[in-house]
Amino acid sequence: MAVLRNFIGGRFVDGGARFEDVNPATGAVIAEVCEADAEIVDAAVSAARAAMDGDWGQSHAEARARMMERIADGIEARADEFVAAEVADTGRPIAVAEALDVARGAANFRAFAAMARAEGGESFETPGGGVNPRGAVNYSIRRPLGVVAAICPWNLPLLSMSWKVAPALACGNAVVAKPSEETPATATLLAEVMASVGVPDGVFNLVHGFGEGSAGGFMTAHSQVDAISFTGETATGEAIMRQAAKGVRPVSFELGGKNPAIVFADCDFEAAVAGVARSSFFNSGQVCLCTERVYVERGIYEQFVAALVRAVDAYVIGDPLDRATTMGPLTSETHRTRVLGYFEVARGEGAEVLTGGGVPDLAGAYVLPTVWAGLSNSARILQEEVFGPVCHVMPFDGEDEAVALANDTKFGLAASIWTRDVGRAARVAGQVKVGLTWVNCWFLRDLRTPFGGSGLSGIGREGGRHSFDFYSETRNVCLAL
Ligand code: NAD
Ligand code: 6OD
Repeated sequence: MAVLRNFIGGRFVDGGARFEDVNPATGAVIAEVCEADAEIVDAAVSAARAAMDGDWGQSHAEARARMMERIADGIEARADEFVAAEVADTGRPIAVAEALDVARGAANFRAFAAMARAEGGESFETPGGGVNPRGAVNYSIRRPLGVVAAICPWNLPLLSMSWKVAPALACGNAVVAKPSEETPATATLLAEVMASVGVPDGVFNLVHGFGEGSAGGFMTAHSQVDAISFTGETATGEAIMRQAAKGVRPVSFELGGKNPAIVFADCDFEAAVAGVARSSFFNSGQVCLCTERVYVERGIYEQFVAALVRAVDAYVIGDPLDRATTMGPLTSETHRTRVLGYFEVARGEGAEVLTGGGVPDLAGAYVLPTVWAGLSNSARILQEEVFGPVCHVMPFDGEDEAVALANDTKFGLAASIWTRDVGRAARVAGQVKVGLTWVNCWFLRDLRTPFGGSGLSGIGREGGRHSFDFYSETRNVCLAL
């Protein structure tokens, strides 16, 4: 049985207790994971602090960029192992793990290496006058924050961890990272890559475990952690924010979503059906950006819903290692229980089940992709994030109603708009209160663009210089002339 260890100061170390890593497609235990107790987390933070106090704290962007390119090379060289680990941990179809997780894991390190080289500061010539007769040049410099805690979810393990670790390292920080207890495997491989490509000891540390009362809670409570980058549930974000208040430490939060798709009658019909199906059911609906509310202009509502149901019924549900499979299980039995709880909620609220609504005849944490209709926006399944392969469809009349329905939520992560009218797309995009709007597409990512949400969906933006704004401190120098 594989044993996944913590990685501290350049060495793999055991923890006190061990917990099991389970493949959700088969229920098999695939590894034992060493849980980091308070002492181990303290050792990880101390190793990171020592790196910041040593050479790493004085490192130059060029050296960091080269190191990150070696990390990207290291991921690519072991791509097959990363893919196998991600599929076994998450149950995601193998082709998706190849195209998304592992490709993005390496791409994140390359993209932020390039940004480390390119990122500059600002400068201003300030005329003299008043009480300061001499003029000055003001310029800004960036400095790392120090020790960054990176706490990650289970849905896109390597993608979300590298999305935090890469910019944090690019800015010269040392990192203590924690993958989700559900998906610890690729983070452990990443630590092996870090060791093999010569990342200095203590610059990247990995701890395994759970949240409150375990590694996650010990990380956020640690007084030597200077900043916290967290992706996960909104309720967890609230708990972490209470910890971060001690010491007034900055947080970057990527939290839940309840994302709308707005389909206008003038859309490219086939593209919209395929796009909405993909945005709702990709990765079994376990992407924070997934659509769970579909609003369709009344003129095409019946036709659209019929086509959407056909598209959903065409998913091939099964073994993630079979290349014919287009939908795997949910990430765990625990999560399946939660999602099936929402199937009950929908039933109780009187939802019409257009397809799905149950489980397939398969062992493993599978549920059927499900389309609901017939509820109003105030229903729980239209207000709470399910995080499974589900969506609810509803007709609307006109732009104003579409915008009002889309905005009737406390979340504000993403929206997609399907229309051929560019002016309408821009008008609606300007009014939906989300951090990311896609027009006639979904989850098309340019790593330089701002990424994040508002309301219950998070705090701050990452991506490109927005990541640099979080992971570094900008200082102004005023030089008298
Ligand atoms: P989660 O909040 O349960 O757990 C996320 C991580 O936080 C895990 O590593 C967990 O161990 C840790 N954790 C839990 N409680 C903690 C605590 N009190 N202190 C410190 N750490 C703690 O989330 P999840 O179930 O793993 O992920 C699914 C959620 O993540 C969904 O809500 C989804 O929308 C969200 N998500 C958001 C984004 C985004 O970019 N907005 C991206 C991915 C996932
Ligand atoms: O694409 C990204 O950079 C990103 N952070 C995606 C997150 C998806 C949420 O599940």
